[in-house]
Amino acid sequence: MERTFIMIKPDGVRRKLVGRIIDRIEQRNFDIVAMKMLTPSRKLAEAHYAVHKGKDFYEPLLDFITSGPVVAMVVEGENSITLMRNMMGATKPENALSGTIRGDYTISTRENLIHGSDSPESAACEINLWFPELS
Ligand code: IDP
Ligand code: MG
Repeated sequence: MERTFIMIKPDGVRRKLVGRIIDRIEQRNFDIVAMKMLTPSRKLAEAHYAVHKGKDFYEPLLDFITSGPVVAMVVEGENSITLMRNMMGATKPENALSGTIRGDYTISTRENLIHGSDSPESAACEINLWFPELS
């Protein structure tokens, strides 16, 4: 069984979309094996988005992701990394199809509701970073 790291970003909490997003994950029959709500520290956000360091959107992204509580989850199921990425929808709003979380609920590139690991390597790294108690 594959595990992926999923985070409902601060806009999702502020807009009260947590229930609807979790509902989609459960409807797909994934298992949520760990979950917590927290406001990420700058240090945690920097570590999480280290691959984007130096890009023009990096600093505003850190400001956004540390702006309030997020819901962090470990989601488990066959092919969960790819399937969750498909359910999330594309990063660019113009490519996020209707029926996806981003395509249905946001028109913003930055405030796009949800993060999901993009590879087995990033999933392992992110689960370890956000849920050290699991390892
Ligand atoms: P992903 O979340 O779809 O994997 P990434 O390219 O890894 O997208 O970017 C990480 C996050 O940074 C995005 O989810 C979004 O919140 C933000 N972001 C990415 N590109 C831009 C941009 O061009 N402008 C503003 N924010 C961006
Ligand atoms: Mg990414």
